[in-house]
Amino acid sequence: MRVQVVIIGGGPSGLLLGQLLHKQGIEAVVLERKTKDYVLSRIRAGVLETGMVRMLEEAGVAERLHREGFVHEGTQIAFDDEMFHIDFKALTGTPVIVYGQTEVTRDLYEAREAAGAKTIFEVENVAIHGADSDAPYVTFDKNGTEHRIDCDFVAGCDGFHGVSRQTIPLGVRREYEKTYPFGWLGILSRTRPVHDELIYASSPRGFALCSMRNEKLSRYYIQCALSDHPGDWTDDAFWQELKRRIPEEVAERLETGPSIEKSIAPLRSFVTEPMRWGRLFLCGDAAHIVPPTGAKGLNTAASDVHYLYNGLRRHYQDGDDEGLDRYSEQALLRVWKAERFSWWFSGLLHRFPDQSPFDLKMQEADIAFLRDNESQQRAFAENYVGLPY
Ligand code: RFL
Ligand code: PHB
Repeated sequence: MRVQVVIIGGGPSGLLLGQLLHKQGIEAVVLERKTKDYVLSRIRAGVLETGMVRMLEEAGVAERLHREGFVHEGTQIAFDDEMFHIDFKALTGTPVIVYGQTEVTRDLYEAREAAGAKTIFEVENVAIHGADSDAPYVTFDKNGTEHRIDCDFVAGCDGFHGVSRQTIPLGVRREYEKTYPFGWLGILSRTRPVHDELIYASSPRGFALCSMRNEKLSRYYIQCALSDHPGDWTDDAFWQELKRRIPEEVAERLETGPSIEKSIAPLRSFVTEPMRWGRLFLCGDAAHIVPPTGAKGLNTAASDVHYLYNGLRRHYQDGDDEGLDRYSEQALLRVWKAERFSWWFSGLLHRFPDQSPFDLKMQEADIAFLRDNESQQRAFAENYVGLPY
């Protein structure tokens, strides 16, 4: 079998790239390790930048998003019992859209199926060969049989634990990493959101986030120890802890109920450079991870896809390789800015085990500066709604 582009990974990066290429008549096959149901059972990001929304529109998959997504023109920042508002619309002219990653992925799979584009699920032992040659190919096992696909390019969209990044030789790859001494315990519940905007809260007991998926579905997170397991936390213990970390007047209004999903995600900042090796291009979590504070993970994956898609389009339509040649440099410039914002915002709101009284005062002053200074609020808002690409 031969295609123009093999896309490894059927998460949002791979599917979005596949759909955009399909619209341009560029043939791509998606190889996914799990089943579709498994991919659609993962609860992850919830906030889309308008840049990502534009790309979903271009891919022809934004209809439900516009119908069911929620436009958020600002966010709330809480500390102790105080809360203030950052007005994205007034400061930048741009809102964000609250629409779950799970729904984005579902819409992309539906469009992919409707277009008759090929996705191969439950592939094993995917290996990329000859990425630094003119004739790359990918092998994989499916139902115990080995298959081979020859191609022009390989898009490594297989997340942090995928094989694509590992294919780049260690002598070429540079990795930058910071791990955080805590995780986020998240729950999904069929309850009304406590506020019409997201609340990012700092408290002496640690960080909390009140988010949502729709009017009847809420998503809440609390900072937890890395050694915690979701099973250690009863729903009741979760709600009690959340209430202690948000302003009292918000806690009083909090609607609680049984959790329908509960999971813990560790926090990590990670970047690999370069994001291209020969004919292999890395996109999304395969190349970088941000802590979720600021909701940049999925959105940064989308900006990678933008650069790669345009590079491939120019290659096939105009015979112009400048976009592909500049892919790594362009993508990384934006990636590092998203890394900086997510790292800064995480540091602003979490409690760290080794924080000195001086460090705590610096955090307090940083939050007060954000509350009181319009330039700082504008810089925050520009980052949150998404830097241009
Ligand atoms: P994904 O979503 O990880 O998709 C990669 C896909 O590749 C498949 N795969 C393979 N397929 C074939 N062969 C292999 N060898 C393969 N290895 C892996 C996987 O099964 C998967 O389907 O990466 P992608 O597409 O780059 O998308 C990135 C986003 O998913 C990610 O940035 C965000 O979800 C990050 N993230 C969050 N971001 C936010 O902005 N807000 C959040 O609240 C948020 N919560 C999260 C998150 C990421 C999490 N992870 C990765 C554990 C919560 C969690 C738990
Ligand atoms: C979410 O709703 O899952 C969410 C929202 C904002 C974040 C992280 C996660 O910064």
